[in-house]
Amino acid sequence: MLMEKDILKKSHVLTFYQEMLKIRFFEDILDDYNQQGQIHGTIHLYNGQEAIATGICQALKQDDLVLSTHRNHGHAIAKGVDTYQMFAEMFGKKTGTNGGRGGSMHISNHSLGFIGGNGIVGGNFPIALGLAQAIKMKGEKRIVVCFSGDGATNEGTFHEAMNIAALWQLPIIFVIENNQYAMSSPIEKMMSVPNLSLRANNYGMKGIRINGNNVFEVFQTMQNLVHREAFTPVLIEAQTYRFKGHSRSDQEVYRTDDEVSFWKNYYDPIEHMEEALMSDYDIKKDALEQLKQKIYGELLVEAQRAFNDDAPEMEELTRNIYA
Ligand SMILES: Cc1ncc(C[n+]2csc(CCOP(=O)(O)OP(=O)(O)O)c2C)c(N)n1
Ligand SMILES: [Mg+2]
Repeated sequence: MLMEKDILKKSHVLTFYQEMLKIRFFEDILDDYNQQGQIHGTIHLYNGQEAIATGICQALKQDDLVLSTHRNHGHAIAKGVDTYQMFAEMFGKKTGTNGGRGGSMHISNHSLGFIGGNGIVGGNFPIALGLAQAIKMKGEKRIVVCFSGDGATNEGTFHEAMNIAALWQLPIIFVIENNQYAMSSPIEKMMSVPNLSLRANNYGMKGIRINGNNVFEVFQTMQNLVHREAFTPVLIEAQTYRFKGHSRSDQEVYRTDDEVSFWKNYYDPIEHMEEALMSDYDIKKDALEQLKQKIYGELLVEAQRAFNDDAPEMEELTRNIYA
């Protein structure tokens, strides 16, 4: 692979590393609260996929728009959403990103360009399309990134969106995080052609398949796309693996412990990055350890603070509800 580290500054790659750690530790802490029964509703953790959100969002401007899925925590953090407010949202507190009324799947912050998560698989494609069309009509210089999972590409909305995006040449990048499963369904049992990047060709769109566990590769791919003169829609298939169960109730009977261990041992995006930092940027293991402890400690304090915040008032219950 082209070694992007040759052209990336040390400060730049350290930012990538810290972002990935922030996502990993946010999820780990959330998982601990979840195990203690402190989270209402389900959660979908992003462990193992951190390089994708980080590499993609590091190449974006603040006013570029990001649409996410049920697995939206990593995308939100990568787009700059405040982690204390995110913890508060998970705990149903009034200090949360959505006043404690949205929960895990509905994190949003429009001023940061994070349109938000979406509990409907494939529900974000048409919204992304509309936003990209509005940007094009206004002649603005910004783009839309629509994240989705492999399973979502079997929804009708995906194919409709691909067709219109290509036909109208909209400023949109579809990022498919192929973690090889949709809940308990392995991709090879769901699709006759499991190479998802090929799906772009059917619509006359460029499709690219990348290693989603290599943050350098993700970032470089995205950099090349955002710096093109004329913007045309593109589909990126980022291959990856989710380290935790699908959601909090997953018994994981559809995959073996060996398979999970294999990915964790050989393809952990954070460990991959640490190796690159030590060998190519001469950063010592001790320095990485210190960073880890600092980020984990800061997140833990935020979580504890958010957990002790107040719940929304009863009068708030029907705000923003329309009948
Ligand atoms: C329209 C719709 N159908 C089914 C579901 C239930 N559901 C939630 S997540 C999920 C699997 C999605 O798989 P994928 O798109 O690969 O994303 P991943 O969970 O792997 O990130 C399903 C079927 C839903 N939320 N919405
Ligand atoms: Mg999936």
